[in-house]
Order: sequence, then C-alpha cells, then structure tokens
Amino acid sequence: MTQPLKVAVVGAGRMGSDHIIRLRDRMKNVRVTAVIDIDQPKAEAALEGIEGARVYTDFTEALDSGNVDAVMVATPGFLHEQVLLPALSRGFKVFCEKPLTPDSESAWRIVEAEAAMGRKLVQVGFMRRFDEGYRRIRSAVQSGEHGELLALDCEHINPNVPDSYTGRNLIDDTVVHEFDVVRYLTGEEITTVQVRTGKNSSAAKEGLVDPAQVLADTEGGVRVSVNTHVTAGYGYAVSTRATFEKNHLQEGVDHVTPGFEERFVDAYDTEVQEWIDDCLSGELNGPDAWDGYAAAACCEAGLRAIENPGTSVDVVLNEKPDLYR
Ligand code: ISE
Repeated sequence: MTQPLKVAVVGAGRMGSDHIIRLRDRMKNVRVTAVIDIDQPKAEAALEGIEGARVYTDFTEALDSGNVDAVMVATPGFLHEQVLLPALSRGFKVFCEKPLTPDSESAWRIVEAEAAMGRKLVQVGFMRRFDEGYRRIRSAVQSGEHGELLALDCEHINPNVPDSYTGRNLIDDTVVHEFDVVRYLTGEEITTVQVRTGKNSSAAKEGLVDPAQVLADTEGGVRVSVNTHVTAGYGYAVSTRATFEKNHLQEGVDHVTPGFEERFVDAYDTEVQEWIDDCLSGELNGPDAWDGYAAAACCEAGLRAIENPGTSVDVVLNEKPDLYR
C-alpha cells in the first residue's frame, strides 16, 4: 500500500484553510502533518479534526522535523519566495498558490533555484488548467478539429475584493489567471499587453480601475480580450469564448456562484489530487515555475499598460532553461 504523502501547509488564511479541508476530507493518499502560520490560534483552528498534525510558527523547523514530504504554500504572494527558496534547496516538492511571486525578477530567482536542482519541484496553483471546460477547449485547439484558434474573449467578474486588494492586484492577482489560461489554451507565449479604461464604478476604491479591458496578443497571433469587473456585487462569473475558424466553444457562460471556491471546486480538487499523485510517483506534471515566471512577466507588462492606458506594452522573457523545454 502507498504510504500517504505528508504535507506541511504554509498559511492558514482563506486558501490555506480551504486546502486543509480538501486534504483532510476529499484527497486520497495524503496526510496534513504540519501547519505553519505566525497566527498560532488561526493555525490551530485550521487543524481541527486532524490527528497528529502540529502547528509551527517557524517554517524551517517544520521542514526539518522529519515529518514532512511536501509543502503547500498558501501565504500571500509577496511571502512566497522566502518559503520557496529554503524548500527548494532542501529538495522538497512544493505546491505554490498563484502568483508564484509578485514580480518577474523574484519569479526568475525561483526558476534559477529549481533549474539548479536539475528537476521540477514546483507546481503553481493555476487551477483552471484542471477545469473540465478549459481542458475541452485545449484539446480542441490541439486536435485542430474546428480549424485554427483565432481569438479568446474572457470575462472575469468578482463580487468584491478584500480590503488588502490594491490597484496592481487587478493584474497580478486577478488577470494573472487569464494570462495563464491564454498560455495554457494556445500553448504560446503572450507577446503584448494593453489596458483600456473607461468610466469607473463608484464601488471601486481609489486606485482601482474597474471595470477594465485587458487586450493581449500571442506569438502565433491569437487575439485576446479580458473584461474585468471585480466589484460587481452580484456574484462570481468567469468565462471564456474561443473562436475557431469553423466553430466557437464557450466555457462558463452564465455560471454565477458566490465566489471562486464554488466555481472552481472540482478544478481545485483535481489539481491537488494530481499534485499528490505526482509527488508520490516522483514527477510533477502541472503548471511549473516557468509558467509562474511567464505569467509574472505578463503581469509586469500589464502593470505598465495600466499606467499608460491604450499603449501596447511588450512582454519581456528571459531565455527558457532546458529543464522547461
Ligand atoms: C483571487 O485571488 C483568485 O485567485 C480568484 O480566482 C480571482 O477570481 C480573484 O480575482 C482573485 O482575487
């Protein structure tokens, strides 16, 4: 019988506690053995119902406990690097919630650290790659059954955003998913990003462009548009329309839920179970550190574009290391 994978979860906030429940109740061949959070009572509450698991406030102490096989990172993005680098240098496999890190310079440091280890250790939490609808569109792109893919038109609606959400988070926390979906569906890098703004909602706090339209192009010439509205009040709605030469496919149209947890519950479950299975079999197959880096580079272009509405900004990427080819 397979020994369960012993997982340390770093961060017991909204995503961390959601993942702990998922690991506890729905995932196979896994056991949560440690939760790390500077807020000890929060970490203890998240561990309710899990026998034998320990709370740590010091991350490296958990890693060196001998009771951890793999790490799940669910802290805010700006704290990811300080967890990822020590985990990688010790050879741990890591599931890291998106974004990999908040900017391409720090994301590149993760790519370099992983490449130096000579094997893939990081999976980034781009859960939409595990959603059935997105997988259906990707396989149609790959089979060519409807002709060439010409355009992707995406909609990203949130009921509201947390108080901590700043203007840049529209790009690096919200649109980052769309950048990844475009890269996943097309199998191509994004080359340029542009942001169009207009009348702003009275519900948007100062510094937040809402709604916005983000335009992008891929290396193969696929035209992309993303409409965002993150203070919509009525619910969570994420959809994509793929225009092919001879047909179109739609995913998520009119699917409105209270939040992202409900909308993508199956995708999160599949994503985490596949990561567990891959950790146990030894080889990770999900979105990797290069995907996290490339998405961060798109965000950087997006952030420059949002400051210069209507201007097309190039996405700048370093050369891809052999590990990711
Ligand atoms: C949030 O962090 C997510 O990842 C959601 O999927 C996204 O819709 C939302 O805009 C983000 O703030």
